[in-house]
Amino acid sequence: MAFQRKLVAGLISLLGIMLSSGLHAAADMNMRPGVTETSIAAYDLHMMVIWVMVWVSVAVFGAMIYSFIFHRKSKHPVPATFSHSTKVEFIWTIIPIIILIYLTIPAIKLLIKMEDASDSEMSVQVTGSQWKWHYKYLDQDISFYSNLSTPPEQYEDFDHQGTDKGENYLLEVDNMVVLPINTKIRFLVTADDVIHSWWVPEIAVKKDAIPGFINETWTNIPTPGIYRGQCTELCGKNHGFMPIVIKAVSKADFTAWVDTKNAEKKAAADAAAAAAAASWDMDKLMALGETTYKSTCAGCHGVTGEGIQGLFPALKGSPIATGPVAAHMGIVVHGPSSKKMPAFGAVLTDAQLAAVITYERNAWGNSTGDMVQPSDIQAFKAGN
Ligand code: HEC
Ligand SMILES: [Cu+2]
Repeated sequence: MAFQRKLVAGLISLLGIMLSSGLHAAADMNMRPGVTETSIAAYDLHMMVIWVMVWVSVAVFGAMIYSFIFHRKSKHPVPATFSHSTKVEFIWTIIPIIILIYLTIPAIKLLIKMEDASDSEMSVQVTGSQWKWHYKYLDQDISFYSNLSTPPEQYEDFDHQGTDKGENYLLEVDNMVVLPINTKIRFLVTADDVIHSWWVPEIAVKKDAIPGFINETWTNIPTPGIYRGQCTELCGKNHGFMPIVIKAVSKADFTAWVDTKNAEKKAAADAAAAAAAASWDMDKLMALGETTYKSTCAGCHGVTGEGIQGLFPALKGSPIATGPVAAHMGIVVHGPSSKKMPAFGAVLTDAQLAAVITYERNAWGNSTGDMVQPSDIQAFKAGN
């Protein structure tokens, strides 16, 4: 007897442990409440629906289990002969209808609220492209690209020999989207090439970025902080490598950031003009060319210019990268006629364009010896 009692006690405590760890795991996997009014409302709605589901399940499974036990064959060898009951059927139709209406009303109210971007105080245009995001602050006249900043050594570590993964592995960028708190901000979401989707769970914003369409959404963030998200529409090879990072700051800090950005913009324009006027030597062109290539081109054409068979042409030994310079400049500045590669004429500076073209003509065994100067790019742009 003592043994049986111990066994039962052991089983009960095991069940208790499983239940409590199960609940913990469930809490970890649950949706996050987030920080904005809408994200919290979405969370509350989600929890409300879950509990309705729990009670429906308890009622349905309870009725089933009750029937299994109290109407089993050994208790009722002769089954009842009725085939239906209008009263019961009426009840089991009406109750679900009431439950559905009860769930629909708050859901629709919240959806309408989330779609209503009216009375926004500022607008940011968000453009997805393979595989980075571009942000344009329409009221502040600021724009920049935001690229993944996790070093490739962390994610191309196929033989597990290299660097450990950082804390924000694949969720870190070079330029964060800085936004003021307590401000209704409208996002205009679109794409350059294929469908992407701009998703930041903590602020409950998830909007498809579709070429040729502009989708609207908004947020109003009450607390300063860093909120991370990702592209959530399969958009090609590097779909998992175009994260989103929002930095919410006080209004004063936001104004200060806008000022720095504008100062940076002016300094960059001055530097670009100076760089374009200067004559560059081979080492300098190759150095800037390599960094530009790795950050902008290697995603498709490969770090060593090997391309991907059938998708992205190899640049090593390519007839264009080793042929006449004008055709090479043309495809990089204006993009190919097939539109399979973006035009880089307005994305990179003239010095970066000159450097990356020089690099492609002299790297990985390509050995044209050609140097393309920023002034050549300027002349090319002026003539074409
Ligand atoms: C999104 C992927 C992508 C990126 C990023 C990209 N390319 Fe391309 N590139 C292509 C594709 C696709 C083609 C083939 C286009 C065609 O033939 O219609 C191509 C063709 C080329 C060619 C012609 C090669 C040949 O032999 O046909 C050159 C040169 C080139 N790219 C240079 C660059 C440079 C320089 C960069 C970076 C500034 C870059 N590419 C970034 C996809 C890309
Ligand atoms: Cu994407």
